[in-house]
Amino acid sequence: MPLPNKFTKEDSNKEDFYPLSCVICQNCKLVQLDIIINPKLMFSDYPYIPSTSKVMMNNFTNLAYETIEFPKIKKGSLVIDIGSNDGSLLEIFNKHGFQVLGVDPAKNLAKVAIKKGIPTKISQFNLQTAKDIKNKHGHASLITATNVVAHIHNLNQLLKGVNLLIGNDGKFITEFPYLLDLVEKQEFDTIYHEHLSYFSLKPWMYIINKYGLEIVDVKRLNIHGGTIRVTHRKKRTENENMPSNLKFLLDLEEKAGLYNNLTYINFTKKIEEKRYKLLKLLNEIKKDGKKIIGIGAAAKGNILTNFFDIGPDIVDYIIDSTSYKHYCYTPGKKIPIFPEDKISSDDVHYALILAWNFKDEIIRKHKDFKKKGGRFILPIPEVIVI
Ligand code: JHZ
Repeated sequence: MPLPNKFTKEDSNKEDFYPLSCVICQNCKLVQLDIIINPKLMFSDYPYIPSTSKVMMNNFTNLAYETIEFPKIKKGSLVIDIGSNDGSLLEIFNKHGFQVLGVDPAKNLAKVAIKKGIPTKISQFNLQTAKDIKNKHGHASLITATNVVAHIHNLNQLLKGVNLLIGNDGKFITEFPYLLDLVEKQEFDTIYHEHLSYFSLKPWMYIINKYGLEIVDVKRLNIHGGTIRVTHRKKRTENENMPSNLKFLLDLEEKAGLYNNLTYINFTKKIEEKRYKLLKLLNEIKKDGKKIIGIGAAAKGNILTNFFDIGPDIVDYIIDSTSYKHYCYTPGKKIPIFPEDKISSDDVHYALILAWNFKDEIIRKHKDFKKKGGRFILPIPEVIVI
């Protein structure tokens, strides 16, 4: 596969392709990539910004309000966001009178955050970064890390750094795509080089336990096809009861077979069936002389189009809400990307929703296309026409 966010300005660029496969640790049951790519190749200049989506901004607001209302997070104290992107989450804390600090290696996005008044350290988060921050700013009452923990290779350093920074009363809240959803909804296209780990709670608990953290709350969210928000604090007692929602999810993971190799063999078979079904549908539409475009030049969409071999001969172009991606070509398949309004000036019959995790927001946004008789194709969880 090509790197999933390496959009290019020309369609003839020489491009590197890398093996992409997952393995499962037979000891702790962590599902993870077997070959990993140098993060500098992927994250120094980053085109992904969640703030163009209303769903994502609502989720950030929800996370911030839940935490602000928590009595232990003192007004005026320090909130740190790891993988702070364009500063959208920290802006909410900032408005409510908290000190904030972002940490992100993407220079292009850090610049945007700093311009908005969100101080941002341009760096990967590791133990050294944590020490530097602690020396300069002291402890944080809250550390957030949304959609970034799965991207970090050295989880040991991350968690040591978090432990060092939160002091005795601080909280650590992370959100990551949940393996249970990935497996049950066949979300194979969220497996790509940026995501090194595919977490379920059992291996996550194994790791955090090593670094003196414990879970105080866990919540399933309908974000990115299924996410969990996990709230941690420093471990207090050895034998305290675990939260009932955590126990419930651990049972669910076991019942769903997440710790069993056979589950993943069956998963692979289902993806092959999906490939056959989707290609059959797209080819029939093309044979009818109809035009298909894509919506959402998501990283996951680039995996789906490459793995299923869907190029510009099938999907003419993709429209996207992110200006960074406009007039670029998708990695691998080289499908051109245009601003969203192109759909209304063209005679389009079908739109393949590649950012299927935003299907409701996308269908709402393109209601005129639907009114004109346009149809949406959803590839995940099931191939359906809407
Ligand atoms: P979206 C990203 O993956 C990258 P991607 C990252 N590695 C990660 O972990 C996952 O998220 C979770 C566009 N769009 O968010 C915007 C529209 O065009 O699913 C984006 O380009 N119209 C950090 O890239 C893309 O779709 C719309 O109305 O798979 C969505 O990408 C909306 C709502 C979005 O993540």
